[in-house]
Amino acid sequence: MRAQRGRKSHSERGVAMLLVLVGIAVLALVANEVRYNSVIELRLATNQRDELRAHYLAKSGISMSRLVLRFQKQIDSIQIPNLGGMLQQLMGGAGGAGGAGGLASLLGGAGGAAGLAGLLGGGAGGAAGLLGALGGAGGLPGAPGGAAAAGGGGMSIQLWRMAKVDCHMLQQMVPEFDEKGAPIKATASKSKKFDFDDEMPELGQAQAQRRFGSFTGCFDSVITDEEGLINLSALDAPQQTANALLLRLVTLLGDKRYEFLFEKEDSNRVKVTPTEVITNLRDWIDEDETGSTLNFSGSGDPFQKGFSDENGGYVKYDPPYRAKNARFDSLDELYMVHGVNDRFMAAFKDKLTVYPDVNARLNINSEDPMILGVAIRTVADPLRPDPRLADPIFMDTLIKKIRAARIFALFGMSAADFINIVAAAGIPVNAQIQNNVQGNRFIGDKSLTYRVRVTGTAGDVSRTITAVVRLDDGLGRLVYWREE
Ligand SMILES: [Ca+2]
Repeated sequence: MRAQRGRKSHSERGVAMLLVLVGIAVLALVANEVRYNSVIELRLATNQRDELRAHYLAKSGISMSRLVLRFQKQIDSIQIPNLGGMLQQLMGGAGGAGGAGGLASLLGGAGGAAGLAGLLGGGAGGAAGLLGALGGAGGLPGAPGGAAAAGGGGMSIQLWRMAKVDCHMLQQMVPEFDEKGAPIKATASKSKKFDFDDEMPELGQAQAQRRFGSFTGCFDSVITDEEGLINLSALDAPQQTANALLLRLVTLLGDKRYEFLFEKEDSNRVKVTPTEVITNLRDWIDEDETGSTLNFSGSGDPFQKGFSDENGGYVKYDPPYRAKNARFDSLDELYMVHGVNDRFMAAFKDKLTVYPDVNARLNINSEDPMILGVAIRTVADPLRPDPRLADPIFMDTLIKKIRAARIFALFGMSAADFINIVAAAGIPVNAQIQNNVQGNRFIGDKSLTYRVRVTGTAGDVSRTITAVVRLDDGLGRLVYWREE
């Protein structure tokens, strides 16, 4: 008995130790779990905070860009006094019209560029440019700013290309100083993720020191011109505009470089020709329910009423749907059109647009050589077709000549100079355009529709907003908005 009790108490003494050990282990687990949870929560909260910051930074970028575009519209609307006389003088000095004349007028414009420095400001920084433009746009045409613009009559000022709209620009415009009076440097990104411990005690103090316009993080804005693209909303435009659009689409989609896109069936087992896609695009927005046919004669409506059912392609899909019979609301809507697939969009989505006005003219200040080629064909006389327009080497040379004539990419060239260069290359120009460069319906050198894409970044989070703005007398009308 004694021996038995002794053995028992001996084993009981071990149980207490075991219990303590298990208890400590459990507590450690719980503590670890709690710590883990709070780390996760902290991280979630930090991310949420950064998401919010990034979102509003992107929104700020959109607003800043809209401001720049508003100045652009004001600059565009400045009446340049005695432009015709100026041009004639410059052309006369160069010994007549033609390519050299056109170029000389551009170079003459470069002389005026010194005056444009007033617009850009001495530093030519983004903010300085914008602020300078404020003064320039506000000035009277008779003021030095206006006179400088007259000297540069051969060019248009593309403020939206010059001004780099990003957080650095904003920080220049709204300078911040610390308590010693030294400017606070921008903190573009914060790599520390768990900085709450350092930050919390000072948070209130830091917030109290914040001034108007201060922020953590950064944004970067990219503005592009939508009217330098082929405008699909003109598919149901009046005859002349629609005819020009048909020519542009045939030129673009029919280009030999894109032949491979139409050679194979896509994942929906659809195989179409370029002309079928053009017809389907038109049928998507036109009011009737019959398939259109194309009229390439150049006279009469380019889209004729056919007899087929325009929904023939759509009823085969699962689920089936019908053509919209209204204009496109966004570029992504093109995916709905029979024959438009990923490969099509990959090739053409940065050459097509649906946002500008039906009567918007193709802006010849495009950077895209394909679009410049399309613009050259637009101004060429359809009654006297030049075989060299189909020669890629000739076209490349001409496109290079046009791009070289722009001197600085920041200054756009005028429609008149564009036509002069095309004419100087020996291509017969459509008399309708040449006789009325200002009022022609086909090409222009100013735009009213722009796409703004802004990425806001805070911490590790970035948010992108894409907006399309159509300029009016105010800050412009938003015709597209997408947050990613
Ligand atoms: Ca239709």
